[in-house]
Amino acid sequence: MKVGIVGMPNAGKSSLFNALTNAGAEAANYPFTTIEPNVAVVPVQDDRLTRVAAVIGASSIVWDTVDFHDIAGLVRGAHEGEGLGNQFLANIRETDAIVHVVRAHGDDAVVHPEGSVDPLRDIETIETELIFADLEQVERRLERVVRTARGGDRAAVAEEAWLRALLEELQAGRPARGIPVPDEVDRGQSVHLITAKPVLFVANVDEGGQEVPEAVRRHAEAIGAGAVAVSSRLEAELSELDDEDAAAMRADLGAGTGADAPLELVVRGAFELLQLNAFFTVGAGKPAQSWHLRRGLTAWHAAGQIHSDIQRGFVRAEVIAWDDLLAAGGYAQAREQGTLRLEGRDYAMRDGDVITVKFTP
Ligand SMILES: Nc1nc2c(ncn2[C@@H]2O[C@H](COP(=O)(O)OP(=O)(O)OP(=O)(O)O)[C@@H](O)[C@H]2O)c(=O)[nH]1
Ligand SMILES: [Mg+2]
Repeated sequence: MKVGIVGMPNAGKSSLFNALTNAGAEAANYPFTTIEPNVAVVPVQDDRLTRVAAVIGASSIVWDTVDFHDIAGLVRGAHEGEGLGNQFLANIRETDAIVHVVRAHGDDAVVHPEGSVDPLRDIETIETELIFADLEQVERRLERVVRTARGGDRAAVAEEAWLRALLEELQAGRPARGIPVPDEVDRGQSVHLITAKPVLFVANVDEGGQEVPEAVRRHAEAIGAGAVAVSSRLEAELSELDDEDAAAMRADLGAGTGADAPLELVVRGAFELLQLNAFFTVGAGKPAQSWHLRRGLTAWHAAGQIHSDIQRGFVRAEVIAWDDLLAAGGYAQAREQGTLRLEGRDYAMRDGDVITVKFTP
């Protein structure tokens, strides 16, 4: 899964990125610090798998990961070439979701490109720039598709109609997500629209703050987005400490811990956006692994995540809920107790399932 981080210059994107990854992307009190795209791979740890892996005697744990893409800030007028323009948006066109960082802290020492702190104004500025960027993509694509559609190609005719609807929506200042992609259009081949992606707002709040500003919360609600509060700089600093020191500082500052730790909220929020279920593969003496699958997908899709050969040769799956496996203490006991079930390819996977796919090579 890939996530793109957007926001104004100095909003705190790279600080968040550093906190998420501790990868050391440069963060400095200077707008446009990030001029090369940075990609960081963040493991999504899950306590459920840790516990199951211990009981089964797995050799190690391999976590599923999220890629975060940090790009340069966008300013008002970016689509007309202001600031660094929107040249970096290409780097996040193919992500699955957007994290939109908005400044909500009041530290006067940090320059704001608009001269004052106003999260809702900033959000609207960025959304407008993203809409313009998508508009440009749609216009360009439309020019080509019109030609193919003239020949009567069915897919091209459907795509043209879709692009025209998009054009109207974007020109009216509305995001692309309101216009669904018709079945005839090959998503991979057509435009990748940023404003069609789900959004998680990260309000970059003062240290110790845990509240999303009311205006941001209401805006997020109105567009079906998520919203969490993080103090990016504090989290970046804490991520450099060892766990004990970080926990002590968190307690001092009244910052969230465990499942409520801000970075957990960001990663989990991103997963919520994409409506993903976790599932696990665990065997004695082998690496245990976590995976993610869109809600509603089946054992057959799960097999495909693990390996295309396993999907191709799918015979059946042994499935058990992670806590049932934990309670049983092992596969053999679970089989006796009847909690380990045989399922066919159409079984709808549930969050926290442990699966073993039987396949013919
Ligand atoms: N007080 C305070 N300062 C912050 C916070 N988050 C970021 N900063 C500071 O704001 C400045 C800019 O932060 P960055 O994370 O580099 O911002 P950015 O959004 O990546 O900026 P560009 O890459 O220029 O677009 C740095 O000096 C940070 O230390 C915060 O939560 N509180
Ligand atoms: Mg940056």
